[in-house]
Amino acid sequence: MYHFDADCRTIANPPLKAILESHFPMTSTSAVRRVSIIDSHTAGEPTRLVLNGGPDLGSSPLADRRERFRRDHDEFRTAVVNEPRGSDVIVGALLCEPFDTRCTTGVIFFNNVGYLGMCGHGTIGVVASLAHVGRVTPGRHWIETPVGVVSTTLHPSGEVTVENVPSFRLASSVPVEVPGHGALCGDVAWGGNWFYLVENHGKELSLANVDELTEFTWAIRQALEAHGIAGSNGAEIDHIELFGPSRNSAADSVNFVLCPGKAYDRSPCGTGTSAKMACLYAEGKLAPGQVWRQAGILGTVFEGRIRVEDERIIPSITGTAYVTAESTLLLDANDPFCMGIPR
Ligand code: PYC
Repeated sequence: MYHFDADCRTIANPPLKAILESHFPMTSTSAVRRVSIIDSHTAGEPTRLVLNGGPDLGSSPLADRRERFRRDHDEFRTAVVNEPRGSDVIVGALLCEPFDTRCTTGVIFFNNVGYLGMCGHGTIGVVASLAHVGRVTPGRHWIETPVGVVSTTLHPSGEVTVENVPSFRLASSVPVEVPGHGALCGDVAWGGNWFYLVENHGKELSLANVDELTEFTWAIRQALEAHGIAGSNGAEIDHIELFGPSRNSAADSVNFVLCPGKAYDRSPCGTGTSAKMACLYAEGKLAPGQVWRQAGILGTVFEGRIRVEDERIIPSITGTAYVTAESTLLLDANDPFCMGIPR
């Protein structure tokens, strides 16, 4: 039996309780926590936005609140995104009161194994979901994340542009010996999360090859860790990104991105596209304002650009999200998997 905080313990609305109980029979002693969510996908990658029913994380800056989430409420993360309610692919987004008063909202992103810094596809999903429930209209909206404030623009077409946190290449052509695969070279870059970006890998980047790509990129990630190759201040590089030539003129490149919990990104990955553009800029291959079209493994495309401000690269990506469900998660304390199946 799980114990819930007093503020989200039971179903308060009697008619709703009756309807729910006819669908979900409960014992008289069961405590059910209700969590309102909106599901969407951005270029194929799902986002689950928690509107209500999340933990109270206080009112400090979002980086602190993410630590409090991790330390005191990690079961809420697994309840929302892990099986049986979710899957390894879902990225959760907890809506929070912003600390920075310029912002419309704050958001903390999480997945099947932990917490993200920023999330590009997720931010597009959050804005589309907030528009769906009437909380934002077309125009510019600032959103606070644990790694900084991002600016978003909801276009009248429904497309969303996210101007990300400043991104940069930390190191170029970093060699690593990957057991079973030999020597590889890649760049280490920050795009709101840490990435190792590999160009010359000899793999076919196609959906049919996803199992091999997953095994390969997982081996790269483990090799980076084993050799102490990390981001700034020893931060773990938890996203691996492979690039290949585009098969059509709709994109400049195709990628395959392995996310921290071993699921691959169905979208072209907003933070990964930001990291890529930072590397291209560092190599003199992308000029401010020039468009970079990044396709993901499903063939969906994010349109990217950079601008340079005070020698910092500010990437933006544009994409579209579709709302797929508005629902309420029921966390029944009598359910042995109430807080998700641990991984
Ligand atoms: O779009 O930035 C992104 C992202 C990170 C992990 C999954 N998607």
